[in-house]
Amino acid sequence: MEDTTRFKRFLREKNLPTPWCPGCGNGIVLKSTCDAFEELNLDTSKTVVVSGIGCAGRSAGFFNIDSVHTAHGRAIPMAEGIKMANENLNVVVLSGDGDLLGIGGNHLLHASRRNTPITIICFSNEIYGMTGGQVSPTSKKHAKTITTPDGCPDTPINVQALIKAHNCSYARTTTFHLKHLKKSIVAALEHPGLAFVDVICQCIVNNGRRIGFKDGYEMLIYYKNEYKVNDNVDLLKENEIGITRKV
Ligand SMILES: Cc1ncc(C[n+]2csc(CCOP(=O)(O)OP(=O)(O)O)c2C)c(N)n1
Ligand SMILES: [Mg+2]
Repeated sequence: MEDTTRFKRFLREKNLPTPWCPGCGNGIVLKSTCDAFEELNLDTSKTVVVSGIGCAGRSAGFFNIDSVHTAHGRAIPMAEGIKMANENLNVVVLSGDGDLLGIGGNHLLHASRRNTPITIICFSNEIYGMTGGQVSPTSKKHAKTITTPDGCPDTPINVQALIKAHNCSYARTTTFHLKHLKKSIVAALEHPGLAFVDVICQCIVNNGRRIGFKDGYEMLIYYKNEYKVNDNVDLLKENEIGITRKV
């Protein structure tokens, strides 16, 4: 029988439990990342995890692997520097949408232009969670957040277009679709260039409850009903999740 506790060997158990709120999706992403590491039997002595600042940015600290908790928005340049110093390392970034696409958006633009061989796992919870639920680059148009009480006037960033425009690997998945989430992370880790995994991830406390959800479970069921898996296409539609075709 499969040993389902193997993922724990990648975690610094003395640092658990995480400080994440009940109903938060971040733990699902953390565990799925460990499951992906396990599936690939990743050599932990050749792996570094990097996070920026935010709730998702706490991730790096839970790994039993060399890790860096760097400044807000700077996870990608830190990861690029590590890869540049030692190209034999697997360099994995885990951070939030605000960190990677907001304050750090410029770094993502240039890392994708360079196709730096790093894996980026973005916790897309549609807000700045840690600081109380401010609007973020992934907030939906008309979404109510603490800083857009009348609805967000802007369209969310088209990160898929940015990543694909530079011939990097892009996958979108959700915290409901566990097998797909793990598969997306495995595919990203196996990709020889820059790979971005956009994980739609629930924050009930600072987002969901403001946009009409009762609890984290309801948000997961929404993901189940809203998103259809469509792997191996060139471009995903808004309501699709998938690992896009390699270029
Ligand atoms: C230079 C700088 N500006 C602002 C902040 C305050 N700050 C901390 S976390 C955060 C947003 C984090 O949002 P996101 O990356 O989406 O992560 P989440 O908390 O949603 O997981 C901000 C603005 C900071 N720590 N440093
Ligand atoms: Mg966020």
